[in-house]
Amino acid sequence: MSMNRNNSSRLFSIAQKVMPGGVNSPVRAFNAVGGDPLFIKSAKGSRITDVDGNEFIDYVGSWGPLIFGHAHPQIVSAITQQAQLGTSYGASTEVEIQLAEKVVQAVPSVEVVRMVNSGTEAVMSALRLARGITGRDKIVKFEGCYHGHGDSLLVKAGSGLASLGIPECPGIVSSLAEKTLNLPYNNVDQVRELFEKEGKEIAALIVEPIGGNMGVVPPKPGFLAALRDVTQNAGALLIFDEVITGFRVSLGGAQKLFGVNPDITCLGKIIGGGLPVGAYGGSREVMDHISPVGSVYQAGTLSGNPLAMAAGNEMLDLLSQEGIYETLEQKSAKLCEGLKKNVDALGIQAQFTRVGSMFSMFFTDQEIVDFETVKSCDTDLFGRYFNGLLEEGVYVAPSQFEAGFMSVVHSDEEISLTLEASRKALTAARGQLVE
Ligand code: KE4
Repeated sequence: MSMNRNNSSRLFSIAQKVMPGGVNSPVRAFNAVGGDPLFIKSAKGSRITDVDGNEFIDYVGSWGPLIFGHAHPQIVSAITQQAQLGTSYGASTEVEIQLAEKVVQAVPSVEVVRMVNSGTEAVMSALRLARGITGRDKIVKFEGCYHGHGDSLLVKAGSGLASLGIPECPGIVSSLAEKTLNLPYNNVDQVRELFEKEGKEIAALIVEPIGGNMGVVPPKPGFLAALRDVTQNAGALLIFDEVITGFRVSLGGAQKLFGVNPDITCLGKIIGGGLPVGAYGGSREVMDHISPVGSVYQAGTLSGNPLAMAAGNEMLDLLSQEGIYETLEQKSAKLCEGLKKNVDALGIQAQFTRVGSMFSMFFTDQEIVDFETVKSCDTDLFGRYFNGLLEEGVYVAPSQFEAGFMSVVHSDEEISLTLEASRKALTAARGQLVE
């Protein structure tokens, strides 16, 4: 008997009257998996509850920020206490210094950091900074990587564009789009070839050091080091978009994990503790080009917002505790090894990728190395699997082209429940396959 989703459907029809597609972000609309989207009423720890009272074990975690689960008492208390002192002053505060110090301390390449309000804003600002420093126009990105919805980046991007099959977004000035050069992820030869030809015109290369927006696509050994080498030689800046990986795969992010330091790092998600935050940082030499020290302008009414800073400070204190990343590794390994046993037992073709507590299962027999191989996935099977999981009380990202996230607060029992739910959902989804 399928679960009751009447209130979600009722709210969705109302929402569609007043919001585009009834949502404030496209991927939430469930277009890639079918059915009306769930409307969430509350969440606690590893669980979310929808407006029909259905409860789910959650592996989306608000798309990455909630590494300590929903409504963590210490984060809620930090926000509540700060709110009683006021929500925003549009002036400097001590809490923003405290978060900046934590970021500078943790992230190897960052000496100076500017807070903004989203990952998109962080990336937009980083690109402007790189173009301002170098006086060059071109940027290089990788197909399937998503860096927010800034105009220069919505060219062959991942995440919602991939889920909705939008290769090129209308509304972007063609003279700007032409300055964005796309390459296949993990392909060092094509990077070297492009920089041989056009390196002198390239302001920056931006990369998700671990692809997270075409599903999880890890960097091949040597890929990131090669990007560092090529950009250095060409006088271009290397930008790591660590909006997902920052504080996710280690306290120092992917740059710490892989030992490659970019010129600019973009952050978001986790450092906001569930509130709207983005940040970009680098060496003092790079960051002093930013206004008011330098002439590259960037500003924001709510940048460094005290509530978000308070939440971020609490989150980074929690993450700095001994053994947190080992715990995330154990929980994630247990889940992904169990999922692999399920597909093997059912004879379903699937590939698994994982770096720490970000992971994906791809319904394809091709080794996952870039966007092309990801596109070979059976997204219909994924849609049936997604909906089967919902029926079994498990909520994963409503798209094959998104990452799964483990939190510190998912219990071993919940991971076992998830594995049983996945076995049932796979069996049902495959059954339809056989038909
Ligand atoms: P926001 O502007 O959404 O805060 O961040 C943009 C962004 C930048 N860089 C990376 C690597 C990102 O993953 C994101 C945003 N991630 C998506 C999910 N993959 C946000 C979810 C959504 O668009 O609704």
